[in-house]
Amino acid sequence: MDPTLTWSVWRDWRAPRIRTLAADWVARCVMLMALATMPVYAESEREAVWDRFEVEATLETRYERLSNRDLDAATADDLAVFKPELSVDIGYRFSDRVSGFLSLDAERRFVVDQGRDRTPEQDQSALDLKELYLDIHDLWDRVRLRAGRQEFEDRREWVYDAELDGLRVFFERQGLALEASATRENIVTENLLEKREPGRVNHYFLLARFTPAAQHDLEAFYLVFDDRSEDAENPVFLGLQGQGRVTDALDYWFALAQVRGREGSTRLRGQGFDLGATYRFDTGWTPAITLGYAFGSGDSDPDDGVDRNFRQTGLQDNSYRFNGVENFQFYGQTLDPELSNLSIATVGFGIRPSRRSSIDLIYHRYRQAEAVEGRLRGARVRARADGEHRDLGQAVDLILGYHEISQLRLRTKLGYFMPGKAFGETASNAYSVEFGVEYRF
Ligand SMILES: [Ca+2]
Ligand SMILES: [Ca+2]
Ligand SMILES: [Ca+2]
Ligand SMILES: [Ca+2]
Repeated sequence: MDPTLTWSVWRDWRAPRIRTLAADWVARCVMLMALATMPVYAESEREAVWDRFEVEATLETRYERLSNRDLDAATADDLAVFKPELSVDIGYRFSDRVSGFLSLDAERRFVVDQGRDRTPEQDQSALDLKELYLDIHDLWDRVRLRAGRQEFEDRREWVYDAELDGLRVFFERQGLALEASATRENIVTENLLEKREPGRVNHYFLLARFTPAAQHDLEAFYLVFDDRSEDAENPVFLGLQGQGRVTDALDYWFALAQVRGREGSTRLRGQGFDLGATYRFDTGWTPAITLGYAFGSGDSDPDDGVDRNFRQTGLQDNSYRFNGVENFQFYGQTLDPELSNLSIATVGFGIRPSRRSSIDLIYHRYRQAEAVEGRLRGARVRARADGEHRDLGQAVDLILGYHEISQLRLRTKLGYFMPGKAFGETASNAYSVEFGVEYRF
């Protein structure tokens, strides 16, 4: 390879920073692995080292555009980015009892087009340490320990889709699975190219999963967020979610949660739920209809010392699918709000032109639970509700997924948001576009 080219690539990736941070991390990994390997050294001689590895790589390129997030036609605040991303996952089996996992993501974000009324954004590189952990199986009878940076993800990502640093213990027996964890976000910065303040919130999660009958899953969770700084948010979530198949044609899901705890001196007391069902017709292209309804409580009196707004954990991603092959933001691709002071009614219609392809058309109607002035929590649209009207608007999304070519996934996601009275008479529509191509090696 041409040495000048190699150098410019390195310089571009801010080599000095990588070197210090990566060296630090590599040293830690090596130490961990050495420690874990020691007791099994004798065994390891019997098996070729290469057979102990499992490697998977994914290359994904995405084009994303978000238009008119301020709902003001007079300003040009569009942003379009192009993102190539390479992820590498490496699993290694030290012994029958000990295994390790490393997941790295190299990403470059190019700003393709940017409206003049938006703060200029730079192209960015990231080298993300997504996961790095050790698993110790049979620590005690049926108990597994996972230590390090690890992913927390529930099926619908309603509770969390995040990588957290810490310890997690799993216990499994006859259809009952228990999990207890103590973690923190970003003890070590995620992007190795960037020095960031480490997170300060401790998480203590308890989870119980069981299968009351075949094709039905239940999951209870109790999550404590402990932020030691003053005026901090310290919510506690208690919830239950489940999904299953009633007949071959009918699937359902539900989730309900209560938030308690405190934010500074304010007590938190909110409730939220999300439920729905999908019915499949047994004809060509398997048409399917989905109905869903989600509600997060609001707060009518900001001054009574009790905040009755529901909120999600902040680690959620609200992403899943109905009867198609492709995941999408199920509260709307363009608004994509957190379920807080909000009701969302959803109707979906989907078809499967072939086994591994799908087209979904989804409609949402949004209303505030209480008319409150301000931005919507977690939403991509940045306009403010007026505090007089509860009607936030409607959205139509079109999701196409094509996974028929082996190792290749093609996706298109279009979202169109039409603001309601709460954003004023002059508010104009916002839309989002995403094209993605993913290749798995
Ligand atoms: Ca605009
Ligand atoms: Ca994830
Ligand atoms: Ca209140
Ligand atoms: Ca996700």
